[in-house]
Amino acid sequence: MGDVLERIRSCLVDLNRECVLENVEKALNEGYSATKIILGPMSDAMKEIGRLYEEGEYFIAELIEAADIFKDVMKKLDKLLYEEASKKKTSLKRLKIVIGTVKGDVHDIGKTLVSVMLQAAGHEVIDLGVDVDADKFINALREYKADILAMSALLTSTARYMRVVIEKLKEVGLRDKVFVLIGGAATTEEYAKEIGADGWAKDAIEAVNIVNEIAKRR
Ligand code: B12
Repeated sequence: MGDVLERIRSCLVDLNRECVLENVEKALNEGYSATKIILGPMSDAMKEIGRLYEEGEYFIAELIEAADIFKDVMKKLDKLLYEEASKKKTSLKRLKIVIGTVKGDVHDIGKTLVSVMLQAAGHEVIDLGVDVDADKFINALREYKADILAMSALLTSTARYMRVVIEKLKEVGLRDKVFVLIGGAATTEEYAKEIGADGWAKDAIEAVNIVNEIAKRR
């Protein structure tokens, strides 16, 4: 990792907002893309902060502060992120995606990033926010006649709810009509297979690639 990227990572781990913002500016001047900054050092730092929380070195207040700094940087890079993801825009069919973080889970940074990048790539995104239950997902899928259901979960406990949503889709006869894409730190490709989802992405770029692939086949 370049020096400036490493500084962004370590300043965010230290919760030093000014240092993060200053180095993000420097990284842009050095030619790094907004996507690289967000999905590289910024995201790595959040994982490290999670680890420090797990080890009892950081508490919930630190997680809140880290999320706030992350959102500050997102605001700053918003336009650039959008422009960069727009390059992935194709003449493919524009798909409709219903997205949300599942019931019991309020983590929204990653989900919002996925949502923004899918929109920038030319798709229509209906973002239901956080703590979304099966009925709300199903109502939105019906109302918008969506092609894809995208669910996010950061907690092991809430990732289990994705299985509940998939079962409900079967009950109401929607399972064969939508592609179910899942993601978030509490999920893996294996888990996606286990619960009968159709796809899994490790980050927002991969999510856009998968959705564009589906668009090609329509
Ligand atoms: C910030 C944070 C918080 C903030 C969230 C603020 C917000 N507005 O989102 C706050 C303080 C609220 C919080 C609360 C809690 N948190 Co928290 N949190 C985090 C932390 C440090 C970072 C998450 C983050 O924003 N990452 C940055 C983004 C960019 O990454 P991302 O979310 O992973 O998203 C990327 C990919 O996963 C993927 N992706 C994400 N969603 C989707 C969806 C689709 C469809 C696709 C395709 C891809 C995709 O693409 C994204 C972009 O590239 C994580 C640590 C970690 N390892 O994730 C812990 C972490 C998730 N939290 C944890 C815990 C325990 C909690 C609490 C239970 C703590 C408590 N005792 O109260 C509560 C739960 C609240 C609740 N009910 O949801 C644990 C979960 C452990 C587990 N396995 O269950 C973690 C892992 C920390 C840890 N190591 O212990 N947290």
